[in-house]
Amino acid sequence: MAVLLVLALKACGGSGGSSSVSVIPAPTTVIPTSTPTVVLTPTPTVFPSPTATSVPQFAIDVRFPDNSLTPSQQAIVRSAALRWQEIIVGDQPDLRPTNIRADECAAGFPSTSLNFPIDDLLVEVRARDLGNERILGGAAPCFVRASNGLPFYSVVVFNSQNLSALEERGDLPITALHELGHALGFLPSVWDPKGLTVGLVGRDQPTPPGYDPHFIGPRAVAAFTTLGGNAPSVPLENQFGEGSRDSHWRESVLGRELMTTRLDRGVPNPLSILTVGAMADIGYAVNPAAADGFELGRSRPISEPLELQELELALPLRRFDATGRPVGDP
Ligand SMILES: [Ca+2]
Ligand SMILES: [Ca+2]
Ligand SMILES: [Zn+2]
Repeated sequence: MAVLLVLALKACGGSGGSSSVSVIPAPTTVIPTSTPTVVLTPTPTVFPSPTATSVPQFAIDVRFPDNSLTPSQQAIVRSAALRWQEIIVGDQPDLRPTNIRADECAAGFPSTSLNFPIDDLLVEVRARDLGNERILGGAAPCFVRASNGLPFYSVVVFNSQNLSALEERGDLPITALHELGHALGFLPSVWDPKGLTVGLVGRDQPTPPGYDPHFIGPRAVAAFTTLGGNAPSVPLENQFGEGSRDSHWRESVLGRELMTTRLDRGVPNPLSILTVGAMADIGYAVNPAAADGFELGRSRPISEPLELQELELALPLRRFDATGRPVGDP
């Protein structure tokens, strides 16, 4: 498909990535300097140590290596990442890659050598002229942990041709949430090595007649059943071509769910227990209680469909061991 790796064709202005800085107060050691002769016992004030009491959590480090997103657009993407951190709650092993250079995933990705520890997931976000106003963007993992196939480096690309309009219409928050879902691993490139799909014909194959791909992860299937679905597996998108097919819930069945391929304007597009279940199936610790309420089917006709035409980012997944070294090709 022509849009394949448009990403790679654009030169990057790779300025250094912004870094997120955590300020951790230094521990205070109180050394008594004298023995008090008057016994006044003040109630000791106990300052809990943040490192001792904090629960390890999943952290998405979103970076914008150039100025292609405005501050308000960046804030929207960061908010979407925080929403996902309510859903995905379990820490992943920190990882310090040893030899990932700039551009090793695609032109401009990563923006610099990844020679620093990554706690959970680093996502780099850029906007580029994708050459087709109907395409809103795309996202995909690039580098994954060999131990569990979960990404530690992913990319998100928005289309500079329509990003401002997307923001002005109020459609950017839901689009960013959707794209980060792909960045977290909601894609066949992560599902298939884990045996979570059946019936997919493969990326470059034409859509056969009666095409019927399904997701078979048990947590997603259980959620689907809870929602009233009556199949032993969850239907994946079987039409609309590359960028939509296979990598989303089936629009005709799941309607307004966030990870369908078309979003509805003016109404909620819930991040439901179905998608939360899929994230559990690929290996994340999740909090289903944080899911949005959702009902199967559509009681009313689609209001204003936002066709989320996406780039099919044909990024090769590369796997890295716990010491940060690449472990062959998947
Ligand atoms: Ca970690
Ligand atoms: Ca939809
Ligand atoms: Zn999508």
